[in-house]
Amino acid sequence: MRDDEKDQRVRTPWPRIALGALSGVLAGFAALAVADLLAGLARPQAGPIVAVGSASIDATPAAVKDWAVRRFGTDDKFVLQVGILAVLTALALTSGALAVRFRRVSAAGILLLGGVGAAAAVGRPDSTGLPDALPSVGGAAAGSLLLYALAGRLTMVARSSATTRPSAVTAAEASPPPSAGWDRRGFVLGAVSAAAVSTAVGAIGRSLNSSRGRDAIASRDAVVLPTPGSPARSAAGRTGLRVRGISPFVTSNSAFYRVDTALVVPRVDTGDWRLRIHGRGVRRPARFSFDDLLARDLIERDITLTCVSNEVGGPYVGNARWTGVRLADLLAECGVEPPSRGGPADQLVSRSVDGMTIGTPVEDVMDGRDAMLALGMNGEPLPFAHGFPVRMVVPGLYGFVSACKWIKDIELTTFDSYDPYWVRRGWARRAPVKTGSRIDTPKPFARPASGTVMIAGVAWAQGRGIGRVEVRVDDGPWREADLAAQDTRDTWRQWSLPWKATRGGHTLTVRATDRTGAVQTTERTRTIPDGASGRHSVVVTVE
Ligand SMILES: Nc1nc2c(c(=O)[nH]1)N[C@H]1C(S)=C(S)[C@@H](COP(=O)(O)O)O[C@H]1N2
Ligand SMILES: [Mo]
Repeated sequence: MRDDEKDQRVRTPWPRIALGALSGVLAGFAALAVADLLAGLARPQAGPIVAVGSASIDATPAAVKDWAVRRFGTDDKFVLQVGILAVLTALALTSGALAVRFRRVSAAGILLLGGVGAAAAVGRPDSTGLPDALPSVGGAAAGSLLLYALAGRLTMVARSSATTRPSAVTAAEASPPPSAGWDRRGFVLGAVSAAAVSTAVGAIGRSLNSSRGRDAIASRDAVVLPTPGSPARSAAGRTGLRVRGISPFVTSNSAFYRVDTALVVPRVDTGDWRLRIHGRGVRRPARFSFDDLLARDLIERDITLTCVSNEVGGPYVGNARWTGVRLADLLAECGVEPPSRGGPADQLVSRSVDGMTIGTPVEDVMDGRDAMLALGMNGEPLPFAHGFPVRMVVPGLYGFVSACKWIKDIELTTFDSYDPYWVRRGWARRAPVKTGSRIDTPKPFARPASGTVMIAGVAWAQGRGIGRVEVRVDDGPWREADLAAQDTRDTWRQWSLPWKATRGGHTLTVRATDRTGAVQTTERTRTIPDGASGRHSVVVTVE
């Protein structure tokens, strides 16, 4: 009997452990629901999953991040959040199962997780301070209490029956029925009501979160872009080649690639937005409102934007018609001189509302190129995902050293004294775009019919312009492709070449030559630290 009794206490039956695990999941669900509600009341960016996700994006080694962007594209953030949820689920299951035996420790464990979320939220560069801890702390408290209570139902009766069991036991008590030993009614009631309340709380949180952006959306809807005083040089439509499968000259806003670290796209109300220009050698520091910028003389330019994470042949390049304010004019008004004219600052650091920092050579933005603070993209206000209300665009530089989205601050400083976000993660301080070319059609491993096959694609060398594109089939001679009418040196250029395709497997390779006469290199480099190089090849089988 002694042994039997000991067994009762030491070994928790498996079904009870499973119910404990279920309690853990319910507690986790309640914690996230409460956190969502509090984040909805405060800031969506302060929610634990977003905060931990953002912190892990920042902590991720450059190579892994680069791989994630390539592997999952714009879905990389979704994959990350699913990953965090999976980890949390595993932790919830484990702490719930443990709670049947170690109620206090498990409940404390959930509080600890809340502490991790809180630390992540407060530590974000765009954090508003201690209030950002609230969603994590409040959520963890709710989850911890719930787990403690539910685990109590699972163990309470078991314990009391074990300790109060009299020495004279009946046969029935010696081998209790499986339902005995815990407060089944209390557990079911608690679990069901916890699930119901969490669902309701979570739903309220969600709707709060989505309504928070409404003012920003309304302010974007109200923007009317004035006619630019300096329009783009040519009608973009006229420069296009019409080949099936080729990238259109203008990338639509919806098709434009997106690369950033923002788990929640910032939704800025133009009424609240200000841009500050300050720092070394800024003789007249200034602040500009959105209306200040709108009221200025605007320029409109076609500029191709390229991401440094774009692999040879990759998708992270797009061409848009940007409308905005010439950055050099604004800087000159503030009394900024480029280093070549004695200015003390050689690095312009732009900061976004989400805490991104991007460093750009002052010389580059003041050397006469069309560097701008863009307000419009392809005739509309910037889409939120592409930086509304204002972003930087600098022709000839990769996005990570120039194209700050959701910009709010420009500081003039030096390369020696400050390393921005990507540089701290192993990327280059200076990164002009490398000459690139891509075969859009035929696609890799396509099986075109023999006869005339159109090979076509795009090539870019922003700041220099594309002078020539050549294609080679297998080890044959380089043949010059037809080029679309060049738009500007800052845009990509479409090209095409009719090919008399013969049966069998073939490798098609492209190379571009910029207008300085430099031929695109064969040297293959990785994307880190300053962009991939090498030539794009496509293997096809002609049938
Ligand atoms: N605030 C902010 N701006 C940013 C980034 C970012 O992560 N955060 N990424 C930069 C990078 S790496 C690139 S390539 C471009 C991409 O701009 P797009 O998403 O509009 O194509 O934005 C740049 N500006
Ligand atoms: Mo990028």
